[in-house]
Amino acid sequence: MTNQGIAVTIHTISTQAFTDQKPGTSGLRKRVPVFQQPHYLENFVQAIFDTLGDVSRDTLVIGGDGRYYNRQAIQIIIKMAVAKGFQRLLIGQSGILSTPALSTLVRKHQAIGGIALSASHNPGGPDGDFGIKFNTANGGPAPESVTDAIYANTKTLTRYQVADLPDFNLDRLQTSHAHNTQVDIIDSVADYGALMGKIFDFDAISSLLRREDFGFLFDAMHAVTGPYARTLFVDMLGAPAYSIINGVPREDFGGGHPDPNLAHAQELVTRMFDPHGPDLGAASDGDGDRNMILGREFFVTPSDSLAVLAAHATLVPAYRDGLKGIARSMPTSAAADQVARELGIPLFETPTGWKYFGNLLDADKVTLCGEESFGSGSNHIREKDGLWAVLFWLNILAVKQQSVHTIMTEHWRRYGRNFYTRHDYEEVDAANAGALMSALTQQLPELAGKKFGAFTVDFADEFSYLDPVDQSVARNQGLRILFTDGSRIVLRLSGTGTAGATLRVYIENYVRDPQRHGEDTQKALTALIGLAENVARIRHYTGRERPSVIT
Ligand code: G16
Repeated sequence: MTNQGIAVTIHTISTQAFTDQKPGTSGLRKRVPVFQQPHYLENFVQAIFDTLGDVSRDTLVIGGDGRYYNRQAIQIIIKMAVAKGFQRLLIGQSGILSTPALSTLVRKHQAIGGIALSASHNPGGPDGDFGIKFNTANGGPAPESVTDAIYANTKTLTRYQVADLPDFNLDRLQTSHAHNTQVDIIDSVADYGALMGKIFDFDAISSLLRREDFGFLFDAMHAVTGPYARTLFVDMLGAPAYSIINGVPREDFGGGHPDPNLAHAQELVTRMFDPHGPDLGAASDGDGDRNMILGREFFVTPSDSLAVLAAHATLVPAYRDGLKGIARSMPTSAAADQVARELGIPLFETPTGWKYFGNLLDADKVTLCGEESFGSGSNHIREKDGLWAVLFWLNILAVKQQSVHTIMTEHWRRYGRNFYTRHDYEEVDAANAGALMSALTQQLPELAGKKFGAFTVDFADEFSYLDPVDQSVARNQGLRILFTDGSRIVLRLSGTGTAGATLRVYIENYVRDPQRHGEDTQKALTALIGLAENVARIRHYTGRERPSVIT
């Protein structure tokens, strides 16, 4: 379609503000029918565009994880972006871009930003979830100052603008023009694949993946990483095609929950916990930014994974000269802190949300970042990156020629083990969850010095973060109870759910003694789990006997 030179009508549509468009931990996430209400998506997109000013010399990247409503949303956004007057739009073929690929494209093409359509690990389909997130020019999720401005706009919006155009063919790679905008439908994988090739030792990884005695299994969970994994692992690195399972993206993720954890990646977990299972197993989520790593009969917690990547970073060509620093979210275990200490590099503790890493990465204060919520990444982009983490592990295994189990146990022997678990109480009544948090907040000042069995509270507080780069402050970022032996209990409410409230309880205990490193995690943490229940009265407030998900 070429409409350049032809007058395209720009319609101004009257609308009314919605009151529920406050972005959460990672953009606006709601049930699909909420997004399908007349004007709902359009209002939010206009609220984003209204923060941008003149964009006539700017590029915008658009793509999503392929979930239900992705295509319809992209057509709407293209027409609104043409009305806004962007110089150029870069759109992933068939509307597909993993979140890391979107970040890669924003940076490579020096775009003003990108719009990512995804509700990440939340289920999809007509009754599932949908989401929209704006990434700024550094390729990362918009910082709070920008999401606050977007939210403020949503509250006062009275009109939006849309170009009167037919739908675009998203499936054919092509360049077209509409009004003053060049619209490029581009390969969703190529630039991202090339970037991975620059970071890792592809020769070493390829030799490993081609070995007959090495088994690799990647679960794409019928989500966005299927085509990326095929290009990278099979086409570029020579892994057998059967190494990828659930590799065809589906609008409803095959009815599954595209959350790479022990509860939801069931086929992968079953095969990896077979005594003759593959050597390395991994999964990624709906939009490709999360990862889960498994060895044969072995689960690597995301917090431990970050620590292992940091400890072995110099084995990877891109990090050969060492790390500037490491950042982790507050609820993530302190396993990476031990490594940072030994390397003599700074460790930053940020609130939950990848957006908090952006300033640290831009200021070159850190090289690696990670979160307990199955996310890790580096300064190569400004999002967490699932396949990058898998390639990192493959690179380590290729060089060290050891099993995941051996690498992990040697790591614990050297640094000690941070036993760690997260208990989620999903979709609990929001008012009750709020009451639990307020009651605990009130108790915090009295907890310091109190003894609970073998544990003495060192201090307890509501976590807030002073960004060392722009001095901005984020408050109310979770309640923490720290004990004198370094153990911790953290409670916070999730900012990514779409129904009720999800209470997350994070529990950690540091153990130096190697004799205890083989213990079962839940058993090793029994006393602290009971203590969390006593102090926060979780059963009382949630009405639940046990968590719905344990990771
Ligand atoms: C998002 C954020 C992460 C955060 C995770 C869980 O990930 O980018 O930083 O850790 O949500 O957040 P919450 O505990 O508030 O639910 P994703 O993969 O969902 O975009």
